[in-house]
Amino acid sequence: MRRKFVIMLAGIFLASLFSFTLLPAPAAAGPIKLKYANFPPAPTFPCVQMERWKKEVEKRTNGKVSIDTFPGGTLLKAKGMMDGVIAGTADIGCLCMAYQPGRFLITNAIALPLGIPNAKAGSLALWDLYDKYRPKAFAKVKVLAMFTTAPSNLMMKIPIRKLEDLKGVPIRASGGAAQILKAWGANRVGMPMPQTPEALQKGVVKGLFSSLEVMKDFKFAEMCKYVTMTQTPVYPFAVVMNMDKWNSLPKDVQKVMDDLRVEQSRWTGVYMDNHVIESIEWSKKNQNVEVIELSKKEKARWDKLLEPITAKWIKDMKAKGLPAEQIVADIKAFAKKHR
Ligand code: DTR
Repeated sequence: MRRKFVIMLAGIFLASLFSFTLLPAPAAAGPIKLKYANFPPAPTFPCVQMERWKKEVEKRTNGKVSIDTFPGGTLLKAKGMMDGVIAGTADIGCLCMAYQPGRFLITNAIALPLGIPNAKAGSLALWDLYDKYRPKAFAKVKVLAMFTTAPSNLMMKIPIRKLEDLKGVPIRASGGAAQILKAWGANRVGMPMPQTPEALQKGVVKGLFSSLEVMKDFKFAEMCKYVTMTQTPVYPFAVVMNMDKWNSLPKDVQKVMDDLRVEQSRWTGVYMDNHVIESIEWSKKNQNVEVIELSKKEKARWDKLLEPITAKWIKDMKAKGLPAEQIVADIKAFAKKHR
């Protein structure tokens, strides 16, 4: 009796083993899910481009990929974006390189005062720069897009009509823009964009130095009633993916994302340029903001103070072994090409 029972059990065991190995593997459950982190609030341009990329990837992969987006620093914050993606906290992340100036030496060179005219030219020039040098800073991730902001201007609670008005005034800026504010004699205060509304409200700073779409998107026009046009510099951004996650994706999905890289970079630049125009119109009309244009003579004084910045960058980067002169020449040529 007992023997029979043991034989029966062994039979069941063998049969189940057999059927398990013969049956096809269960079909993968649903689409490939990816988590995409972003640091500023949803209405701002880094998140608008994120939603556009999500929509395009989901459409072009016929639903094979589904992307969950996390705006507003809910998954990763501004300064932790790159390391968070490398660690796999998010699969994809959007980062502003200016918040870690020492980390992205080559790509941050686009924030030198080189006269980049708009975000479209800046974004495509940044992509070309990345593509030519393939900087080590990005070796651990897959780069999905690169873009820049439109050129920066001063958004202020007080009017700035000449250089002397800036002396010692606390103004928020990051990365390459910091050098520029220092050269003009302002008191530069560093922090990522999401902390800026509070700093303005508390009076820690009297204004900020950035692209003008934030007048509308962050409602800075409610506090900053004066804009002084300086039109330099742009800030560089990157969208990166965790390398293991990238390597795990099917080839056809990789192709969709590869094909989108330059297209997405251009789309974001064009969106930004148009949105800056809308934002200025809205600020003037709805918020009574005064836009101050410097006279030619006054602007020449401001520009003169910026001349040593690129020369110093070249000297410092050469000391680090980078082909600094070539990098600057390349940025100028790429920007001209995409003008
Ligand atoms: N100019 C940079 C980057 C920047 C410009 N617009 C936005 C909007 C949301 C986040 C960052 C940015 C800066 O001032 O931080």
